[in-house]
Amino acid sequence: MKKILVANRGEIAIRVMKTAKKMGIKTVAIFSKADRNAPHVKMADEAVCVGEAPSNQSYLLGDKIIEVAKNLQVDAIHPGYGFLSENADFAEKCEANNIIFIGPKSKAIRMMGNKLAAKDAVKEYDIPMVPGVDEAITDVEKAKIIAAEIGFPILIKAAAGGGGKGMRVVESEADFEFQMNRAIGEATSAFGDGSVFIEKYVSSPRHIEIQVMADAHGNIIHLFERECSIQRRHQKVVEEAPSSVLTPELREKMGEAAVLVAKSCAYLGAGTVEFLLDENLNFYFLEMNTRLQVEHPVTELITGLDLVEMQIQIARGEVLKVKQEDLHIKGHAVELRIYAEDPLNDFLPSVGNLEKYQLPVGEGIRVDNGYEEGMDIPIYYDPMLAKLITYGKNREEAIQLMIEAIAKYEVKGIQTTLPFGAFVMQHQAFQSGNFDTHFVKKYFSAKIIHAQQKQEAEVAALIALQQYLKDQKTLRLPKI
Ligand code: MV4
Repeated sequence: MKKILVANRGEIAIRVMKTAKKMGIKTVAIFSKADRNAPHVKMADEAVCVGEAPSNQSYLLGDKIIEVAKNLQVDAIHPGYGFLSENADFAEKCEANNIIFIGPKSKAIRMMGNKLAAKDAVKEYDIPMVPGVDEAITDVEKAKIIAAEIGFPILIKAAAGGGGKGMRVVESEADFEFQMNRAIGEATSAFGDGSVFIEKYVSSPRHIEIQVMADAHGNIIHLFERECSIQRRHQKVVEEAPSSVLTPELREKMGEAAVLVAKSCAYLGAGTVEFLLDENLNFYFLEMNTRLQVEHPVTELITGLDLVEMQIQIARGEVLKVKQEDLHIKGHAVELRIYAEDPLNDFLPSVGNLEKYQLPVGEGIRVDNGYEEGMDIPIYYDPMLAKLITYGKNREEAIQLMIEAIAKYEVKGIQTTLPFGAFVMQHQAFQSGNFDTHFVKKYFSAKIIHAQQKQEAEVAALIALQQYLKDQKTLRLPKI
């Protein structure tokens, strides 16, 4: 594999190219007109403009991207996350054009992309699932009977869904038909597929996911868990590894279950198996994400592995270099996603010019970043600017380092979620590890950040005053 095209932008395109360079592989960037001066373009050995700013006229143009890859004699395409990464048709077209898609086979992508098909595939293995139905509901009356059997509250989910779209909680039978119709409507408009199914609603879960890696020779390993419960409207904000609630026994059980999920779809490459964990530490398989995830760095830090390097080795047909028994968790890593959004204004996108942009540096601090000072933030794409990741010998150390790194991260010109990150890191529920997916809803309001910032301003004023008085004293000293 001599040349890889990275079909993405921002921090993940840079992240992939970094490893490609390390491995002596040439890189090709693609970019839209809005990104012609973006850092990922400068980093690549070659770069090709694939279209207009909107992603459906550039980064999502699979055929065009394959054409570019063929013209430049590219051996493989890395899709990153988002965009074409979970597009089974694109993966198939790559193969048809003799270009390696760095990811699983299209069949696995398709299977895991449909939640019902995924349930069907894993059914043959002993993997715990939330009580519910395993087929699309079509008959409301029949569905009501099933719902009553499962017991309210229940959750209606879209088969083609993910990210919470088309999901409705139903508290009672009286509310069932109305919510079901809304779920079908939402699913139809979002995915063009109105199939929905029912599950028992787990009311206060944690979101724990297991990283898996599978080679083309039948070897599948797991790289432990990531805790991703701190999220806002299905957008993750903070992730960490390991989770502070898993025991070694539970970790092993969940890891084994994740490996079986990968086995059930003949998985290849890096994947993530999502589970819900209830208050009693029962875990349930939710879905499998068939891509490298945003939060993969926390896994890299606690295992010492380069996940992109492993993806590339697997795509080249190599045997996994590490065995399950070789793997051990070392230390603790926390990741904060930094979005160009205003936490004081309902997280509205904050576009503009990055007048000042200085990243924190230091031991245990990693920043996976996609922007630089002076750039305009385009409105067309995901608002995530960077990921700030800290690593320490234990959780307390990683959190403390994160608080310091947030303070050292300098951004002017736009609003970011950095103050929100500081809020999470300093919160007692987060620090104690006692939280679930409702953390943000339960504890956060813009008022709290206002109060925090006012307090910080007061402290700063006091320090300034103290210094002023001290300086005056010094200045008044008579000269000898
Ligand atoms: C659930 C659930 C409770 N019970 N399923 C949200 C997105 C999709 N991946 C699955 N999700 C959920 N499924 C049952 N049976 C709660 C959620 C959920 C959630 C899951 C993970 C992380 C954050 C979440 C926020 C709200 C709801």
